[in-house]
Amino acid sequence: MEKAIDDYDMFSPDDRLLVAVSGGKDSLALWDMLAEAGYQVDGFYVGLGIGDYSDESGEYVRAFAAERDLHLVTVDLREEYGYDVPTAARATKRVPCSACGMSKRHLFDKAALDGGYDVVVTGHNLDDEAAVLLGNVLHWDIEYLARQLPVLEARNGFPKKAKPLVRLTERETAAWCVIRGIDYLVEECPIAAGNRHLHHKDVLNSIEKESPSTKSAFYLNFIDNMAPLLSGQTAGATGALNDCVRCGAPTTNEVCAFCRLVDKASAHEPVPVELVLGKRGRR
Ligand code: Q46
Ligand code: ZN
Repeated sequence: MEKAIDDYDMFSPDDRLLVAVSGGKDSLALWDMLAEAGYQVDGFYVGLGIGDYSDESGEYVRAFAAERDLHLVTVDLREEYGYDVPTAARATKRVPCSACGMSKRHLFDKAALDGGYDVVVTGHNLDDEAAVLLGNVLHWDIEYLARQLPVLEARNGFPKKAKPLVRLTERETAAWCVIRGIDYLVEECPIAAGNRHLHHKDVLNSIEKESPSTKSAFYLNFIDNMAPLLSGQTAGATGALNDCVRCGAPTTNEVCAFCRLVDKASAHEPVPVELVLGKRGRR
């Protein structure tokens, strides 16, 4: 982790960090590692209202913070914004991860700016990043490739973002949790099943089995050799953004996508998670 922080110039011990935690192994391992290494780091958790999964994940996060006397910032979508992820999915007729990801990103950025944090950090590991990279390469999605960096500088009203675990595999973060006695929610979000990244992870794991180190070479050499060639290829780097007239967040429209989502989803009657799982659910 320290090598990634150094190599990619993520932050220093003087910076105040806000880590997004889900109750899973990666984010709790990251919070623990950063605190153990002496960084000033608080946690940030969003109650997404995804049935039992959200109830349990919140319990793991609160217990982790309380046991270690760490500060946790929480937001509950239903209580504070009048909707949850299953309802947002139904109201927008989009896949749940789309409304969920947008809500999390918006609230994480907002919490960082409101709380005066210098950098927001997430627990994406090498397996996650290599799988996303494979997906982006398979589609030659230049916009996504150009933004798939372990650190993004603050710009246009967005806080600086960093992924300190990009050199570690998920087996390593799981091992850290075992060694450190961290209780985490093993079960993944029920909606994640069928997610194409899981398939890309399997593909990379089978290549790794035949050719060890391929996964890290694929991702880390992309960052060193290819990403510099793509810098400046994102729309965000060229276009200026306005402030949302409702919440002040940066947006290309008058009202930002999050505020529009809140309007739609909070007006819809609550939808239980089972109704949006369909064939995608694991349980
Ligand atoms: S985006 Fe999608 Fe995750 Fe939200 S709905 Fe579940 S799988 S939690 S990282
Ligand atoms: Zn807004």
